[in-house]
Amino acid sequence: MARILITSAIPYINGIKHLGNLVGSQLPADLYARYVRARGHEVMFICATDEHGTPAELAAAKAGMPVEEFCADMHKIQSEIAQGFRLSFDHFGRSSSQRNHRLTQHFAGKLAENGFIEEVTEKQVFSIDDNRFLPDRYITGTCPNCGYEAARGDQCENCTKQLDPTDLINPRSTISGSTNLEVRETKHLYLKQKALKGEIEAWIDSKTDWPVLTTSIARKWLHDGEGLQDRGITRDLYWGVPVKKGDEPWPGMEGKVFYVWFDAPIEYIACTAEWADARGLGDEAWQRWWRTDKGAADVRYVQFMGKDNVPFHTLSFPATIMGSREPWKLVDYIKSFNYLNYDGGQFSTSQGRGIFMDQALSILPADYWRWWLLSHAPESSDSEFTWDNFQQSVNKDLADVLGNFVSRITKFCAAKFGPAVPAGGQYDDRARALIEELENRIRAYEDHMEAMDVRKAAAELRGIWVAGNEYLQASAPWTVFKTDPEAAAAITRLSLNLIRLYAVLSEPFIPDAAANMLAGMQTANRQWPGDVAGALEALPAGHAFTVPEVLFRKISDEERAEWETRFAGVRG
Ligand code: B3M
Ligand code: ZN
Repeated sequence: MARILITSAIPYINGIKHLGNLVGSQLPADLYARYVRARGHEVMFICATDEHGTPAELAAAKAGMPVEEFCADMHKIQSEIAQGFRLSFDHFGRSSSQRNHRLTQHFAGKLAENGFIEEVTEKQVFSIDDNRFLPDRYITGTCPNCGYEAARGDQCENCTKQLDPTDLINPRSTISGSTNLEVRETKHLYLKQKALKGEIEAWIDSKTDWPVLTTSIARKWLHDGEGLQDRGITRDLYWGVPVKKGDEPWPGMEGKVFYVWFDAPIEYIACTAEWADARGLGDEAWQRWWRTDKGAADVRYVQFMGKDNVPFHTLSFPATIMGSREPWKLVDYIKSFNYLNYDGGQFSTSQGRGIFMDQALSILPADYWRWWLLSHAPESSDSEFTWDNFQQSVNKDLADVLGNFVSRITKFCAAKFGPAVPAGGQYDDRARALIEELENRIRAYEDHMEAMDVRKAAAELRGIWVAGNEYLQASAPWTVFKTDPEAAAAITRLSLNLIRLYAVLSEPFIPDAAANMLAGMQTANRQWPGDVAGALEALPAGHAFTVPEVLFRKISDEERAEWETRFAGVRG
């Protein structure tokens, strides 16, 4: 038994996430967490809302709410949706927590103590009418690169060029629209990442088992252009972690907060402390996951994220941890994802394009989405959601193969033998061949799950379902019953036991269906199969069951067409 710490990239607070966000971090992290729990490991699975920065302030202003209230509401909404998708976090925290404030200030203090912080005076746009500096998205203007008139201070949405607010032509305040702006001097803290470059590089070089997607992005940022740059970690904003040096004030930094990307990954740690606080546990309870001097040396730490988050997790966050010169846990494995596209274009939060998590749950239960998203996870390249593919996948894999198997054998048994596992008969050659096939497939499934090869794992699981379905079809107990009821009983007993086995194996992908299958089989036995023959005897002759409700319904052509139209436009 091992101890495994799992974090998912923490979603921004400013809106409900779309399915592309979900499949890029939270959902595969949940799949892995459920799997390693099922294998008996001790797991800590952490996620939170990422609450600071200009996106949160602007979204709150747009909603006409104080930012504290906006974030509290949105956290509750995101938390409910996460539960709707059955994301099994041990804790869903908030980056605005006091724990994160203190820990972020602690890290900044240590970094300063160790000489990794520099105070830099720079020029920034100040709005006289708003009486404040305008960082990042608080300033709008014409892109100097492509001429787009609504470019934001941090990036042009049209041509994707990264910008500095002072680059914009005809700049105006996003808050008031005022053009009464001037450039003023302001002081900020910079994290001296360049000084840690050698250490970071050696650390990344040692990660020879990481996915290429992860290391190639890390190396690109380490070496491309001017390579790893020192980075501003403070902002002139109201909403965020106030700049302090540990518990001490930071002279000259009054009224400033840390940059959202500085405090967000620290929330992984703070969130585990929030978990302990919520349970009335002491500091040692969370520190044994995070401090290598307090028991975390034997923890395996795995992170899940979309590819756009990789630079922050391979360079900036490790720089924070290494520069603290304290024994905090560094990540052991980073699983990153490409993008999921939507029907010939991109999912877009700002443009409201695609399917958002709340909308998805309003039309179908979580398992339908979980299955499609995970079995089409954008691993080796970007992948695409189409309604046609979604309908086919659900109807075939879930309804025709798995659902049909369960309903066929339970109904047959109830009608011919009664609602209990029948006795008599013996395994024939076909049963023995099935057991051997399952033995191989299950070991392959385990290998893929361990390696976090999500698509391959899904394909193997589908193969496991298909094998049972084909066995049942070829064995045809409904025909055999007429001449040899004992033989039919043996086929039926094996098939009913397969339902329990399928529930256990499928739970990481489709937890609700797994629970329904176990409830139908009236068992709480979630024992992972060691040897398949043994696992297929878990429900002995005489064990009562009920015919489960329909596990998965089919998506009709009319529904598909209706949803396709409904989600073609832009969310209001
Ligand atoms: N909130 C970006 C995102 O949701 C960012 C991730 C933070 S992980 C520490 O994609
Ligand atoms: Zn542009």
